Amino acid sequence: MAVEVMDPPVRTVTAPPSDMIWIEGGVFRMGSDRHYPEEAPVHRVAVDGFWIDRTPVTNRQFKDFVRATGHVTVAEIVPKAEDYPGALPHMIYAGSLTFTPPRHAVDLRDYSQWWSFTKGADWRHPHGPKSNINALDNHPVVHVAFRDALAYAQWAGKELPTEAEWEFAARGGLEGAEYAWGDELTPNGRHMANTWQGEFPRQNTNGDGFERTSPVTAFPPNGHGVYDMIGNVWEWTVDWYSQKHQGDAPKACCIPQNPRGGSQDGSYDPATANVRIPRKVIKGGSHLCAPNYCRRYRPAARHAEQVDTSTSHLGFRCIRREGFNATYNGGRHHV
Ligand SMILES: [Ca+2]
Ligand SMILES: [Ca+2]
Repeated sequence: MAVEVMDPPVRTVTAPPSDMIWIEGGVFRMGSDRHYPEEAPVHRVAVDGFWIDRTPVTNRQFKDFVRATGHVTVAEIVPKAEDYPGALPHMIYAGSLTFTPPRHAVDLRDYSQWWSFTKGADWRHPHGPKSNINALDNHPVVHVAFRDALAYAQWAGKELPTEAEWEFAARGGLEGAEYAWGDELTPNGRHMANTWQGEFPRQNTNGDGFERTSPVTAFPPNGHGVYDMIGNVWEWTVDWYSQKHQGDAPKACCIPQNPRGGSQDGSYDPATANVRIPRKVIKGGSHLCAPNYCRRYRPAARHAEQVDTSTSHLGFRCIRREGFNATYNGGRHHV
């Protein structure tokens, strides 16, 4: 007997890998009026639904990507002198920014007291040439510049999130809450993300159990089932940085739909006028965010990062939008 088979409905998106979570689109209140000026004002934004990685991209996943493509990260390449006017020739070498706690009290305005550009630091050597990632397979990859994140996303058949998409996913369905899990940093004393306890940058009392990065599922997921949006490592977004958010739309008709951040021209750091390196928005804070220094362990928090910069506390995760037509490379992307 002949069985009539109906054609399945045509979808432009192939089934996403199992390590992604669907975020249903909607309108939300982006930003915060209660913290740093760059998070204000709160304004309504609409985003379409999308898939997001359950966790930040791990060292194991990045290793698969490098093995398959031969990709060389920005931190592994000696920079061109002409891109860094004023830099002394002997200062131009391949490396990345690493964190070292100072031994004495420091001026919190002077981040050179705890950040240093370390020769030979890269994703395989997070603390410099003698370090390795042998025991860090499930930790987020770090020391990746924007273009490294983008190359990974393209290889995985994915994209990088906008700031609005990232923040919407990070909020976990909790409208207007301070944190990804509610309004208290440590509800009933429980640590919900890898941040910094103690007096940054000298004293890390390690209350959450991790002095540096942590395995990507070490802390509870948010209401959407997404891990590590807050803390552990900052995450790249595709949006150019702007000093403030746009104002709230006067009417519901005019709420921005899938906003894409500021302009490249507006993203340069006014404090370093001779360095013309544009800056992207990074989100979520890291294991170095402390109550006394940088309370950016919140969905609304944001920071600017030059596209060529890589650090020991900055990684990324990917998303997939509906209608995105990349060919997913057949399961090469392991969980
Ligand atoms: Ca910690
Ligand atoms: Ca994070």
